Amino acid sequence: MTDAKAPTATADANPGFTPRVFSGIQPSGGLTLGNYLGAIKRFVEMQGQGVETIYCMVDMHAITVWQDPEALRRQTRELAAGYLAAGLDPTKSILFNQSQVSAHAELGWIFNCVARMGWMNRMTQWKDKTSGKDAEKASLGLFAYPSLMAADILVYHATHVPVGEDQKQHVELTRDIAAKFNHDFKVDFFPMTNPVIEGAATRVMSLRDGTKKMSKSDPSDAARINLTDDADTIAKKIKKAKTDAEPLPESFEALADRPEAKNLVNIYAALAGMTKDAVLAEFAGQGFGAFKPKLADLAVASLAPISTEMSRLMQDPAEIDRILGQGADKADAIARPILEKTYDIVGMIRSRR
Ligand code: AQP
Repeated sequence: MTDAKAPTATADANPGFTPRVFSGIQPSGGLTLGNYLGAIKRFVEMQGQGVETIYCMVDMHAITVWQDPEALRRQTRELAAGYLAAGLDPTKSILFNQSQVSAHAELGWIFNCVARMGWMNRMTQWKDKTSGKDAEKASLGLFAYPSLMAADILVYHATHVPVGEDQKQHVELTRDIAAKFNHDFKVDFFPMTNPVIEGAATRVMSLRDGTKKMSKSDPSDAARINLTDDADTIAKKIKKAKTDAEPLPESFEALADRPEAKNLVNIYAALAGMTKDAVLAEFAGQGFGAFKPKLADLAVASLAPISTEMSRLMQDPAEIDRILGQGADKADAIARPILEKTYDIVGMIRSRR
């Protein structure tokens, strides 16, 4: 009993546009199990299905909050190594970092003039990241983040964006920006991009609090599994993960009010490629004393080869930079004509073209 089919990109929603997949991850820290299951694993599953796949390290998004320059360089290479180690093949997918393709920033500015302040104000990620703090002190870039994200997607006319649950609202805003641009300039130029939110773990939760997303910027390292954690650390974090005293039930619905238990079952299902009910059929009636060691073994077996390969790739940063440079050239070749056409639609003179 394997889990749902690999994420797919179909032509249905955008007749007239070639199906194209785009997604990105911020190099804002080490990669987590959430990034792997919610994003990278699915990116890899989508490549080689006959649809162009473009994957990015969104370094310009990362600097919307302070990043130490040396750390940003290291994190960008580490993220690239993570993508490659997890199976992303640069001959099948385009892999690059955002700042090397200036079309993202250029279209982002145009979209800043299309999107409305009220739309940005309603973004839950903006509210979450500034809640309890003084929003006045947040960077202007953090506020405009979804507008740049819309540019990331639409500068390739991407029709499908595999993301975790948390990014759904930003993809919906991308559609709003595309629709307003098309309407304002009386064109049918940008597609209505679809979020692709499929798979067992589109929202992996913190190991310390089952109601909070597992996040690379969580102050507690015990809350997440990093792709670079060694076997011992992974096993310890799972052993210490918050749970309850009840045994596992027979059906997933019965876990509705047990967020931590639900999260661990989700993670197991996603790593094993099983349905959640199949996991429960195997473990029903057993407590976490029995379940956690099995989950730890599975997590170690799944992540250790990725972590080992990441370390190997990180030995040769020049090779990583070469792959990113080649990817940036390929990305630029798609983005530049779309951007030039956008400038033309907006009414800008491009005499140096
Ligand atoms: N916990 C998660 N479960 C499922 N998917 C997740 N993603 C992130 N966390 C989870 C997915 O990973 C992709 C890249 O995310 P990102 O790095 O661009 O930004 P993020 O969503 O803000 O991720 P983090 O780890 O929480 O980063 P920080 O801490 O820097 O804000 C997206 O597709 C996201 O859905």
